[in-house]
Amino acid sequence: MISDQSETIVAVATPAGKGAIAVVRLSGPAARSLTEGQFRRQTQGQLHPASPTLGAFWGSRQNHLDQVLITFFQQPASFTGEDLVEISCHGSPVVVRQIVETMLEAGARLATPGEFTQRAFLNGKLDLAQAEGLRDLIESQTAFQAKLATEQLQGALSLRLAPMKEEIIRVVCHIETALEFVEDEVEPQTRQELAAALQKVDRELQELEQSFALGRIVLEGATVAIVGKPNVGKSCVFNGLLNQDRAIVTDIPGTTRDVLAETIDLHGIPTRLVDTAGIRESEDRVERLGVEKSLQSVGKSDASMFVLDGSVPFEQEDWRILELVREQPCLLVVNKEDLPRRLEVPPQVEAVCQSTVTMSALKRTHLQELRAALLGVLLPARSGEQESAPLTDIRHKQCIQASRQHLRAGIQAYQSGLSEEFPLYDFRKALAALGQITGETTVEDLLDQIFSTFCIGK
Ligand SMILES: Nc1nc2c(ncn2[C@@H]2O[C@H](COP(=O)(O)OP(=O)(O)O)[C@@H](O)[C@H]2O)c(=O)[nH]1
Ligand SMILES: [Mg+2]
Repeated sequence: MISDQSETIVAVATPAGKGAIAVVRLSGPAARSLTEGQFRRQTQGQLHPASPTLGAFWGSRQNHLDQVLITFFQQPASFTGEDLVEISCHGSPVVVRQIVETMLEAGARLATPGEFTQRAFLNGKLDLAQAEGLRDLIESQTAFQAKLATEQLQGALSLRLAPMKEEIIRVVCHIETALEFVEDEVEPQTRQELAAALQKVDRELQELEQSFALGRIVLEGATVAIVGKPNVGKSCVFNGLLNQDRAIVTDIPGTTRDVLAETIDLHGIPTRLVDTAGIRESEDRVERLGVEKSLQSVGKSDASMFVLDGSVPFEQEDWRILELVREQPCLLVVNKEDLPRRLEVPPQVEAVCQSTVTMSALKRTHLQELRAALLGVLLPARSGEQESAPLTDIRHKQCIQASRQHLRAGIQAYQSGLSEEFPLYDFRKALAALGQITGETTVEDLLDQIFSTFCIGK
């Protein structure tokens, strides 16, 4: 629902529970008058914009509720773009509730989730992508997630899209002008130039679309399966990365029969490590079930670590495992470097794996290299600074996909010499799809969907 901005909304802006202070927020045309009605300031004078005022907050039965600090932000210089009041009170859930109830009795309405931010969007304080960045920032759990969300909040994605939109607009204007003056056909050379310009936009959009793989991993974390024959040291590698003895390590092949999983913080990326049962043909029923589960967990992971024992030659079973990890990003771990080397890594293996780390899981050597290499396998695109604003939202990805579809259909129609109306239709659609990311072209349903994912008070 689009927020009715003639109403004044109220909500608690700080988390539930006890705290030193809590903040109740009001926004809307009556925010100031409703607050002043309940407030007896300590010093004389009115509420001054952006200058905190200390005083007493009175309940609706003229009872003193708390000593509070009130900050008034006059429209349009506020988060929502409306008159906005922040009441900082003592962080007692009872006091907080009474202040909110007093405001409701005085005529405010309880805010719906994300309604403050929705008003900020409606008043042009931030665009839709920025609003989503704000939500992601609040939800972020690692420093890296927070960094990306902050960049989006500051408009990184919107900025990156702006030149592409301008380019489409330029082409659309060009063709439209030509349409108006029928005699002035667009010259073949210009036609080519326009088509090439849009192809360039399509490539840039493709890059952005591909950055979603990185964005998704940053946001949701990654799952990495540790695979290999029995006894190569998978559980040791797992324990080493966790920095604790989580999995049982023995020299009896087939010790790990179930799948163990723990999450580590890999340079800001929540990474779920899955220690699997060694993969081999087995007569033992329990072990066979374990192998079955291992195979499944490889299929469900974002990447795998293929562990080899450096002290034994490459074997038939290793070939089988190579087939298993072929389809996804893979890090080769040559373990047991403390023992004499008898392994020769076949070139086919090196071709499948993105990088190789030689280490001793038992002696815990080269663990730093292992972490760095794993990160490199998970985030191959993170080399250039250019990738600083990857897509993190599936909604944005879908908009970009839709835009590219229209763009390419339009280019094709344009190049095949169809009447200009056809490509124009597609180019406008392509533009509208990009506009949905920042919210220039929005529908009410979309706003509902997005802002309902915010918490109340935001
Ligand atoms: N010498 C040496 N032994 C290791 C190393 N890593 C693991 N091991 C030993 O190899 C055996 C199997 O280890 P484990 O982690 O259980 O292998 P998994 O079956 O692949 O999980 C154990 O006896 C470990 O102590 C290593 O780097 N060097
Ligand atoms: Mg094991």
